[in-house]
Amino acid sequence: MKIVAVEAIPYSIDYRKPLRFASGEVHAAEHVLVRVHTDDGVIGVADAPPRPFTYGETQRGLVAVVETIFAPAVLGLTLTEREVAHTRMARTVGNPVAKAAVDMAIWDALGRTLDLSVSEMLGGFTDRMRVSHMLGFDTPEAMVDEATRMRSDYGIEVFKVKVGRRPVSLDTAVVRALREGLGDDVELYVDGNRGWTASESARAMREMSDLNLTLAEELCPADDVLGRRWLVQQLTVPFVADESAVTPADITREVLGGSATAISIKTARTGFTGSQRAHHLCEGLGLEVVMGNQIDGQLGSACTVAFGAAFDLTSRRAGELSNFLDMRDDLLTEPLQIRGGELAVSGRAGIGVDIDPDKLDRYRLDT
Ligand code: MUC
Ligand code: MG
Repeated sequence: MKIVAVEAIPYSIDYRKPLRFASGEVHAAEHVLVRVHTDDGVIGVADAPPRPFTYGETQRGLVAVVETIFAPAVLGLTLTEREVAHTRMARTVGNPVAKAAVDMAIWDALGRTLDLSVSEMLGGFTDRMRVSHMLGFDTPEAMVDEATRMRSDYGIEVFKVKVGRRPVSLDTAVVRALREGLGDDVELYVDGNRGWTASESARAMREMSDLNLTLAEELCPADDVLGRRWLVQQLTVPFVADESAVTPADITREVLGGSATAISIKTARTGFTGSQRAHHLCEGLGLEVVMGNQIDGQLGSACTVAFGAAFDLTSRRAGELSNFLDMRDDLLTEPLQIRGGELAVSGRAGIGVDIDPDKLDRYRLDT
């Protein structure tokens, strides 16, 4: 159970169509596969998707920080010393995605060693989650078409709509077209990735007040401290902190400061160990939780559903688990399947998925 090597393998897989949102856009999954090897020959895996527009990490930076700082920090630990790994990695500031991938690869290796599923080890509350699909910027017609296809092909009934463009009518028109095109039964919520000011956000939410939205996420920057508090106080739906509340300290600050009333937990940036801390804090504070998507591939989505299904609080709302559907290919031996609007936890040991070595050879950038 001793960690003897940690690899960071950069790879790239194109998207069929780019995902666009207020803080950036993604054309290819230029991620890093992290593999943790033990002295028993077990290999744990996890995915690190760099999101420079959110956390400042890049693909080359992820490889460098894993190889030069985090790998030496965890070499020689046993897989059960996850809190030691967490504390050692926490000595380096930032780099949430790199830390999360090392953490989850250790959990995967532990699950494989013990022949237990990570989801069961974490809490085992249920074995599946409802799926929410994230719709990137496009015309109203194209976004309604995509949502309609997601509903007919995969049974998805929950949609997160990216907003934050100017004028705000560009986005309010989309949300209205979605409500009219899909009917009253689908759940719709919005995510601004900090694109609007507080007053633009308030105006947009007023314009959409008849559309039965269930959540509003990061419509304006949390750094606009008083504006954001003013906005959150007047809304009639929970306001989700995503990129503004990564660590337990961030969550505490944002919620106590009146900047948020719900939290997005993303395993891609807090791993399983940090996500447990965020979950327990949210439970204690009485906050609703959404399992968010960091534009994850299938491995990342398997991690999200493994964590989300482990607890009551994280499995209540639909998890954002479907954006891998926009990728041209992926790394797994068996693709994840969304059926009837749900994604099931695989139930196999560890995270429960395997990397196809031929696919990794095809897409890796370091050979
Ligand atoms: C989201 O919920 O904001 C966009 C940027 C990022 O880091 O995650 C995505 C989705
Ligand atoms: Mg978000």
